[in-house]
Amino acid sequence: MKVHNAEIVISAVQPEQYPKTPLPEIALAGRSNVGKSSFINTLIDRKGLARTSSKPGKTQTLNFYLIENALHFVDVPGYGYAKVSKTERAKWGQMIETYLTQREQLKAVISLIDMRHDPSVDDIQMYEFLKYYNIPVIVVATKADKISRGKWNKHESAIKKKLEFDPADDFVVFSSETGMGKEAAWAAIEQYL
Ligand SMILES: Nc1nc2c(ncn2[C@@H]2O[C@H](COP(=O)(O)OP(=O)(O)OP(=O)(O)O)[C@@H](O)[C@H]2O)c(=O)[nH]1
Ligand SMILES: [Mg+2]
Repeated sequence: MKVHNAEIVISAVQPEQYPKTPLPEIALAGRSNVGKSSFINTLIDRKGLARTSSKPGKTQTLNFYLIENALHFVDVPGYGYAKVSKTERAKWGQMIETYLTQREQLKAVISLIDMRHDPSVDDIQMYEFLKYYNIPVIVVATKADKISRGKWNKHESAIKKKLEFDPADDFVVFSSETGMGKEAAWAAIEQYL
């Protein structure tokens, strides 16, 4: 998809604040700092629309981005951020779970995993959660530019093995630094629109 129009519509914490439109929604999930906001910016060719930061934990709300009046990207706060309290973590869990399990407009979740490392326990739990609720998943392995091309296959296999990856799901090797995987990611997303 070639994107000409993209804007943030709301930062929501409660269902009452979600946009009241039937447009399909694609949510971005992944640990803090994995590159969720950068992914959105790359797909829409806009450097700074989704806030990115080298400080993890920047995104604290469900941020709805309206793309071409055709869909919403929903930037979900990252998990696994060590410096949040138990109470905050529980609040986060509630907010995410409510959104993922109850939002009819949600068509698929993009589960972002840092390609350099094995998936974390949280990554595995998120994938299991999505499979359990039959929510379509697109796994995006981020920061591919940080490992040499010759090692991509090895890392991809390791991630799939740890996740018990379902071959019916899409897997995209991605870099917001080089733009690689952008077309493949859009193709995967467009199946659900
Ligand atoms: N080299 C490289 N750096 C990346 C890539 N994607 C993201 N980054 C960097 O990683 C850091 C975190 O990126 P964000 O997009 O803010 O990550 P996030 O998942 O939105 O983080 P939270 O909002 O804290 O959950 C930033 O410094 C980005 O520039 C990538 O593909 N390659
Ligand atoms: Mg972010």
